[in-house]
Amino acid sequence: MAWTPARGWAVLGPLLWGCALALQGGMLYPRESPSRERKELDGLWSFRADFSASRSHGFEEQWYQRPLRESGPTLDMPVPSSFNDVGQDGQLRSFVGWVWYEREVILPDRWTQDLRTRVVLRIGSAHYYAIVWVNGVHVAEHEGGHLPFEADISKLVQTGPLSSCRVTIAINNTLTPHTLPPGTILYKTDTNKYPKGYFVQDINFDFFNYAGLHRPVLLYTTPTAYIDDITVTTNVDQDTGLVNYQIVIQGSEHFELQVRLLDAEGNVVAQGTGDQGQLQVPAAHLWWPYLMHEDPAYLYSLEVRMTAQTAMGPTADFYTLPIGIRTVAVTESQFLINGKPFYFHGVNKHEDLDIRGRGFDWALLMKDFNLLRWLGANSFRTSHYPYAEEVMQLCDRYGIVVIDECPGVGIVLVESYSNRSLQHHLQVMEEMVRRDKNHPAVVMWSVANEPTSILRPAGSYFKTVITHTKALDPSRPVTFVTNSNYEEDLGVPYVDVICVNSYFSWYHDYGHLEVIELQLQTQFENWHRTYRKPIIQSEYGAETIAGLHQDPPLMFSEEYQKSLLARYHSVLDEKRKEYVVGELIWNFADFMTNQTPQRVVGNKKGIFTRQRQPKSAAFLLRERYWRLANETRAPATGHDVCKAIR
Ligand code: BDP
Repeated sequence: MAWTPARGWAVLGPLLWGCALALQGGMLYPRESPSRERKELDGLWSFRADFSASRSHGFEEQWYQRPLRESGPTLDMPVPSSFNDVGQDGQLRSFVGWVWYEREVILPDRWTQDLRTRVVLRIGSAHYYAIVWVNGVHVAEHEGGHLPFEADISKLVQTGPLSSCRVTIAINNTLTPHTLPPGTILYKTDTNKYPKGYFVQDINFDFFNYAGLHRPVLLYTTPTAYIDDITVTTNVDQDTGLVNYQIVIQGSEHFELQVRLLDAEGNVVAQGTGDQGQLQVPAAHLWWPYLMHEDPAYLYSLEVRMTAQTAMGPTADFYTLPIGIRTVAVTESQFLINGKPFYFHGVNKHEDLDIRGRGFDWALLMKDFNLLRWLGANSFRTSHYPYAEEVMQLCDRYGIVVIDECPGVGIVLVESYSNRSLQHHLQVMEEMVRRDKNHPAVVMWSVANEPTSILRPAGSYFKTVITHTKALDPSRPVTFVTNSNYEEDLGVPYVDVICVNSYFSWYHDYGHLEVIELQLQTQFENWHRTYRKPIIQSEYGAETIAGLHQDPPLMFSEEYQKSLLARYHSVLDEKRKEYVVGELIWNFADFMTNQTPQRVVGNKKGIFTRQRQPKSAAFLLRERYWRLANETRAPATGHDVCKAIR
């Protein structure tokens, strides 16, 4: 039988589908410490797309068994990066199926000769399905393009021992009704119109399905008995910070743990022992969002020291986790951080830039955070998938509040509400919570964006996903993002906060800016009357071609974007006095989408261009956000926070 992407999935899908939930391993971010080293594998990898009609030549010829250059021509491919926009080949840009990455790695002797060392290969993200071999030996397999996975390769590299090894990663970007996000492969069988075997990937979401090794790939070491996971939750009792910790150790049953909490100056402020406990921090510095306090984003360091007995003698492991002490709570009409009302004035983003596509980039990371702070934004939503861990770390450090969204976007087919899809959705939530649970910046989980939750199975589907997420992390509220078009939404009864997207005077009533206020008021009143929950305007915006001017405002001009925003703002200003707790513009920057007649080389609803230059609306929003910051900050000191920080 010929292999096609869809049939390939039929083969691969069941490998993960139906696995018992409860993940193996803690997935702590690999940090250096006296007991841990890391080696980044970023740079140029060898690459080949399997263009065979069946897309299965790589498996038939076992490309993983020998260096990739021996089985055919290879390209140099940067990692991290999407493969799509690096070259000049249009076929590679839109390729669907398996691509192969390979890299030789030199291994330090102490990693391979000291059997008390554990060597781990970690892949930050591989979109979408990945199979990993080291020296031709299968070591890992992972479904889902936005979360990390690992393989313990100690035995492999310590047998020999090896001085180098070959890492091969095959990645398939095919989306099916059961992936997250879902998609469908459409076979075009009319031979009058399409060549034999022709198929396209169909998707129901509005961003380009970039693929490849999008985030850092690295090797790191731990001792064989090691700190596998740390879970921290915090609370506040008057001015005492309460830090609850739970630690999981692997590799030994005979261990001792010492825990110290250090303030930002390095002073020890609390200590504990054992694998769980509560540290009390008198006169704690709380973690406050940017612009809500004159000393925002205060981080402590939780130092964990483990000593253990192993068959090979005593060993020690050290891990330091940055933590913030803060609380999050929700009432019928408020979102509270540290007991004070918090108003989200922020953005929706994408991981997206010219050439590298969705590839992680330090310069882009800094540019985006500099722009967020310039704008006076205090928050963003990770539309429509979890972002790189390095992004989350910077949110902690800068006080940018995050609504952490999973890749549940474009869920429109009945098949995507099947038990098989549900199991995968639950698995993704577990992986996401496991990765991001210790970030003080993350204040809410979002389980999906605009699913067609008027479909009958959606109610029980989302009830299960939301309940499961709350059980995984009772310390944070859960939302999913609905659309004002849906008069009824079977998922909304289960969320803690209603996030609603609307595109008045854009996708309806084209050009009629004058209807926005009435329609927006009606939207807010209906949702709040029915559900009595706080509401975030989680998307609104207009397609805008930078440099296109029309006054009076016409659609696609910079003036239209500004006028549309201003009309939304007048209603938001009224409703934020009642139960609206936030506004997130769609979108921070222009981004790439599939080609359609509605998109001019991508979605242009950014207030910045794709290259991060401001459109006029960015200045309008900046004025507003700084004003909102001064009006809505915690009335802690009476001090003008914005003047102090700007
Ligand atoms: C919203 C979607 C978002 C789109 C946006 C748009 O949530 O992903 O990019 O519409 O059409 O409904 O610009």
